[in-house]
Amino acid sequence: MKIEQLIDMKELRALKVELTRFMMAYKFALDEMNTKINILKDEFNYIHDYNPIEHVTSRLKSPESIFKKIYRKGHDFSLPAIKENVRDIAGIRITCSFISDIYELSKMLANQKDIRVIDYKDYIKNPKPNGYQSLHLILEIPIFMSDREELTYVEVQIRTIAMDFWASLEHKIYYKYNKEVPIRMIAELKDAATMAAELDRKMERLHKEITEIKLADQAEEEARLLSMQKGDFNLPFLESFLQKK
Ligand code: 0O2
Repeated sequence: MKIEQLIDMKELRALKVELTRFMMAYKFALDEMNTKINILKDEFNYIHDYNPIEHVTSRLKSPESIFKKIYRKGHDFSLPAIKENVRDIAGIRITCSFISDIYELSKMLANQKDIRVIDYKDYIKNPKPNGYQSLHLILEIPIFMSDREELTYVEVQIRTIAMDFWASLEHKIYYKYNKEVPIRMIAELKDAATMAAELDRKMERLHKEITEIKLADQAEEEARLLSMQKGDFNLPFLESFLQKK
């Protein structure tokens, strides 16, 4: 018997198109979010002469991970159920220099007209028991396709360099020990997370201090320039000009 007789080829083709369109929406959502983040980054740089974003990475969840998650959570294997229950198919991770940058950036994203914040988890104010810290947002953005508009979820994780360093090491250890991490290591990781948080706080304090000094210097320089301009205007030049008249 030919394979064409066993499988309805038309149905298979339709399924392929449906799956491709499903995943494409998430790819476009990532493209759109990356553009938004780049604009914020450039604008911030031009206006404040400072870049709050260290780096950005994005990824599409593999079909295998999507199915594993759906299976683990006991949901339906239909596309609408996947869309509703796996909200991190499109994922973006933003690394910032300081904790204050994280909140500022999240506000800037949340204030955009076409972005809706669906979920907000602050693991910085409330770290996970293992020490994990990060700000997690589930955003919904519209994607404009040739024949329709698709509202798509994107997970955005925003963290500092120290938080990111910790999370990637913890992730490696977790997988190395196949999720059975020795108790001593769990305690050491927790300790490291506390130290990373302390480092973030210290760096933030220093950054604030430096910014204040920079602003005071700028104000002083502006006052000096202003008084110089006033001096040029009223005094010697203006007096001799008037005397000649
Ligand atoms: P991947 O491969 O990074 O995507 P969810 O399972 O997402 O529906 P949950 O668990 O409430 O619901 O989500 P949460 O807490 O927002 O965390 C989701 C993601 O945050 C994870 O994605 C990780 O990327 C990261 N994360 C959360 N907790 C930890 C942690 O303790 N250590 C590290 N290293 N990362 C963490 P995935 O799907 O697990 O993996």
